[in-house]
Amino acid sequence: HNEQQYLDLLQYVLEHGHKKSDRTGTGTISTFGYQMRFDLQESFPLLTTKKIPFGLIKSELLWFLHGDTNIKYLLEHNNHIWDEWAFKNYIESPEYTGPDMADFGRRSLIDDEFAQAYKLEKKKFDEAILTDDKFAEKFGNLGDVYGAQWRHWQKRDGGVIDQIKNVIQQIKQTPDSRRLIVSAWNPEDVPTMALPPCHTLFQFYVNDGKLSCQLYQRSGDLFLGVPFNIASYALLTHLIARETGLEVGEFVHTLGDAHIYSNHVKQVETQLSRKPVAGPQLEINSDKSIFDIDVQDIKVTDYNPQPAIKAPIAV
Ligand code: DHF
Ligand code: TMP
Repeated sequence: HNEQQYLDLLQYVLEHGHKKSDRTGTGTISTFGYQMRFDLQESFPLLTTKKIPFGLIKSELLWFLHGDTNIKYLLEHNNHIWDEWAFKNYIESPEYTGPDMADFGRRSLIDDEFAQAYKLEKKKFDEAILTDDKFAEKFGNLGDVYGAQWRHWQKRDGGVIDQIKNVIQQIKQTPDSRRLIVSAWNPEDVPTMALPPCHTLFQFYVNDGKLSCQLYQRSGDLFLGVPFNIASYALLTHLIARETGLEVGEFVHTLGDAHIYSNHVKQVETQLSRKPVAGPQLEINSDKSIFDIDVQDIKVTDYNPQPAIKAPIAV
């Protein structure tokens, strides 16, 4: 059963994880090295023990596939999952002249008055990104994150490498290849990225007319990020399979530092008290290529989740 893999991981980390401090100052319980396998023929691995906003996963993945690294596209699709990291660059720049927003993630959790001020500044920031092209160009950009490395990895000789186009071509021409790899981890660019890539490297594998994908994720926020990552890579595998005339096989998810933030433990316990039901099915209704496909062309059917569970994100 697909979803049980994820629930088992939550349970495992609660039971066997060790306390570990982290960059954000939140604190986690963490384990190192864990693997899940999702059978994409069985169902689409979108969790049912809490509602996952699939629309956000679609627009984020298409944003990567377009080679885009500016949150403007996400905001136009009502997707705010990357706002905090762009906002952080803005408030740390000399151009920001508003009230002190240092450490806004943690402060807004403990100080209501500050939380209001933060909400207002963030709203102004989002509006400026949407309406002012110059501002968006400067502060909407997250650095050379996923989209840039996937579609236009910068070469020393000035050229670029389109890893997605290349891997699609390789899957078609040499499906037995053991080199079907896309890497988002570019050591030269890591220092200037808003967040160094969490989903670092992925590999494809073709067997019996089926395409499988394995992801190495160096760092996984098990409650918030990982459910998105599972669905996102499952969708990517479907899109690449469709592009290369293959059926889907498995999504293998390998994690490095797999952690539950200390302020997510209650939410995790709530989720573990729920029983999963059969996962949804994915429908892609379009002949467009992987690079032209639109959010409206992709949907899940028979998705019957339990209610969403809110949790604060560590910035
Ligand atoms: N930082 C941290 N600490 N954890 C992350 O998972 C994370 N993920 C990032 C960027 N930085 C991160 C990109 N992906 C949400 C989910 C994925 C994601 C960013 C944010 C999130 O907040 N999910 C909420 C719903 C959000 C909404 O509806 O707008 C959730 O409850 O799943
Ligand atoms: P780190 O760079 O210090 O590892 O912090 C990144 C945090 O974001 C960490 O909790 C993992 C989480 N994360 C995910 O789980 N999935 C994602 O896709 C992204 C971008 C981040």
